[in-house]
Amino acid sequence: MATAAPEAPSAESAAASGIAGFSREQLHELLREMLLYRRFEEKAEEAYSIGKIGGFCHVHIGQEGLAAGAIKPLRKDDLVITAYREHTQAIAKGITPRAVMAELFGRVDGCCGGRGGSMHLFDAEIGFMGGHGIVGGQIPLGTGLAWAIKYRGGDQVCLCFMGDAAVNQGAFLESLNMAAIWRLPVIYVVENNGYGMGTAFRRVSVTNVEERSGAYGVPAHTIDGQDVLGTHDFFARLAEEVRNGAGPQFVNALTCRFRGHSMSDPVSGTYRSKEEVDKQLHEQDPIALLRDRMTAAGELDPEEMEAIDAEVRAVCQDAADFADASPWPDPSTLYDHVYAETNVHGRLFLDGRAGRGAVNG
Ligand SMILES: Cc1ncc(C[n+]2csc(CCOP(=O)(O)OP(=O)(O)O)c2C)c(N)n1
Ligand SMILES: [Mg+2]
Repeated sequence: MATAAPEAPSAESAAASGIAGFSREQLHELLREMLLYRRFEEKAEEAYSIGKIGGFCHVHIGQEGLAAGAIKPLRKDDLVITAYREHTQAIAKGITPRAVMAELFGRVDGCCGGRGGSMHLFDAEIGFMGGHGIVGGQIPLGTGLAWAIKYRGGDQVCLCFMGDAAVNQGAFLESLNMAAIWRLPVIYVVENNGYGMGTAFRRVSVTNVEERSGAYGVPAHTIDGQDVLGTHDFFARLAEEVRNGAGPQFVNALTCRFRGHSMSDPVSGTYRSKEEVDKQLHEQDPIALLRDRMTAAGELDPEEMEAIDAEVRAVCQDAADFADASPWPDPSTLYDHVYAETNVHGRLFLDGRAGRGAVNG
């Protein structure tokens, strides 16, 4: 059966999930994280609508369970590389809301000095290796990161996220083959929201996402990405297995995109119905699902929920105020960081300030 967004999760994680394995503190932390991501992106949407953020901007609203569930179990020195719907993933890995928002605003205090914008968040210090706008572009890079881990004898893992549309890119197939033959410590995670812009996955593939890795001998797993507890459990186990030499893995994480493809696209229309999205909103919101489970288990009451919400809203307002107060980059630095200024031999490779295109050494 072809995969589409509303497909019922047939998750192997679901059975493993449950309130029981999580402490009250962990439950509150996961709920707070996801609410922080949601409020952060609502603030970004607001800023975009009044022109504070320019260019492309793709929010992750609806998919927060995957950012928290897949990234939070990782170690600080593990690596994450991803596509362009990555604001929440960057925060989950440890870039501050202030540095992410300032980057969206294009200001100097952004994590890339205001030069990357929404699609190119990056911070090597905490292992967040971007933010990539070319569909599938991060997949060979993630494979290379995993190769570097193995070459250096490290025990880190690399989590390489992609959208469902990226599995039709040739680079995906080549990467899986190399990862398999070299048994690289990489977990490829498809955030399967069923759509690539306005094209349903079932219109561009006769096979399910999950079937794509079989030809390369990379084990496939399907999980319910809306269930943050099951997702967290699943990735905690899988990351340890990969750390201990299990080789590359392929995860088909079923999820829902509650917004349009980007800020300028409609939520629904000719490509998907309003009813489909409304149903997902009511039944598949990862934050509401966790809130309700915690409430039913006596781990959360409405006052606590309100307090968490007020706290994260304040964090997001602070991030927006911080971004707004941060200066624009100085135009005289326009060509800085475009190319490395020295090559590995210490010679000048290309110095933008000496004139564009001046190639030396
Ligand atoms: C190589 C390439 N082709 C086309 C595009 C235009 N494009 C941008 S996003 C996108 C759809 C990607 O969908 P998916 O991978 O499912 O990710 P999602 O947006 O659902 O998170 C396309 C076709 C691009 N950025 N790069
Ligand atoms: Mg998609």
